[in-house]
This record gives sequence, C-alpha cells and structure tokens, in this order.
Amino acid sequence: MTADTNARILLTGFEPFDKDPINPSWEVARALDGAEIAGGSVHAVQLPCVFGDAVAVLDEALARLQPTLVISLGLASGRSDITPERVAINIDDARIPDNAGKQPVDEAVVDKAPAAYFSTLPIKAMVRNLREVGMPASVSNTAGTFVCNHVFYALMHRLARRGAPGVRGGFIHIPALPQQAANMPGMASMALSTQVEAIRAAIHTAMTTKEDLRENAGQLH
Ligand code: PCA
Repeated sequence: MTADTNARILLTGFEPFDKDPINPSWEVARALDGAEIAGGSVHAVQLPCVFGDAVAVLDEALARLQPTLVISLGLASGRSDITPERVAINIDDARIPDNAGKQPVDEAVVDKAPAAYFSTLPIKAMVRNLREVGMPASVSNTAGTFVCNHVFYALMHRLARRGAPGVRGGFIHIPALPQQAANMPGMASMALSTQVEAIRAAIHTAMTTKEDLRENAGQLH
C-alpha cells in the first residue's frame, strides 16, 4: 500500500473512572500521540468518562482532524488480552455511575437508530497479527453497555450516517495495568509497554489491510 503522508489517525482514550487513579487507555493513547505509523500520524484525544460529553469531545475531534482512521480505546478490567470489538449496540445500561454521576438504564445511545453497528476495522487481521508477534489478542463480541460501548456506537453511527466511505473506525478494549492488579490476587493485567506496542501494531494492521481476514474467531461465546 502506498503511504499517504497526510492521513490522520484519531486515537482516543478515556480519563480514569470508578475511583481508579489511572486509565491505561489514555496512557496508551498519549504514548502514541505524534507517532507515524504506515504513513499516518496519530492524534491522541482524551475522552471524559461521561455519557454524552464523551461523544461531544469525539465530535469535536472528528471535525477538527478529519481522520481516515478512528480507533477508540477503553479499559476492560479483568480481560487478559487485547480485544478488538466486533459490534456496538444501541443501548446504555450502566452498572455504576459515570464521572458525572449519570447512570442511564436501558436508554438508546441514539434514538430511532439501528440496533447495532459492526466495527469497520480489520479485527481478525489485527488479532492474527498480534498473536504472530507473541501478544495475546482475541475478538470480543461485546463492548459492554457503559461509556465505551456508548462512544463506539456513536462513532459508528456518525461514520455510517456521514457516508464517509474511506473512513474506518472501531473500538479496542485493553487490560488493566500491573499496578491496578497489584492488590487484586488473580486479576489479569498487561504492562503498559506491551499494550503500547500492541496498539501500534493494531494501527499498522488497520492502515495496511483493506479487507479483513475470513477466518473463524476461535470462540463460540
Ligand atoms: N472503560 C469503560 C469506560 C471507560 C473505560 O476505559 C467501559 O468499558 O465502558
């Protein structure tokens, strides 16, 4: 693929939430801010962990940067691997309040919009390429129903509605950092440096893979 030196890659991460002092999704995004990957430049933007407000910040970044690739990152505490999400669903159903105290239950992300959107990232190629370089990765079939899914759904709705054919987007959940797991026996974690290299590799795959692989994700549930 020829390098497009003007391509902008929007990489979002979230501020900390649920009384945690740190969120690896922002640590990874900011570590990659300014990186040149396969002819694109990474622009990191932090999203508030607040229903609605997160989408407003995303909208501002989309308008300002006009990116050709958008990847949103979020923490999935307890997961042990890098998990590109397959599908965003049109529902907010919060187990805990967001950072502004909002806790929507069974509300649509976007009224009268489709039930779901699929990621337009090459999620299977990402997983395969990560595994090939020794990093644990798997396709996830649920981004949950909290602020991460909310942002993922809003992003895909905008890309679909805008009819921007060249623009691809999606969401990747990442594990906790070792320091977050230190006092939680048995809790999965992954070093920040490994997470940064994994997301760099995933962006490279997205920039260089036009058609996703057609191979089974290797899981039934
Ligand atoms: N993870 C949460 C919201 C912010 C984050 O990093 C989630 O999975 O919804």
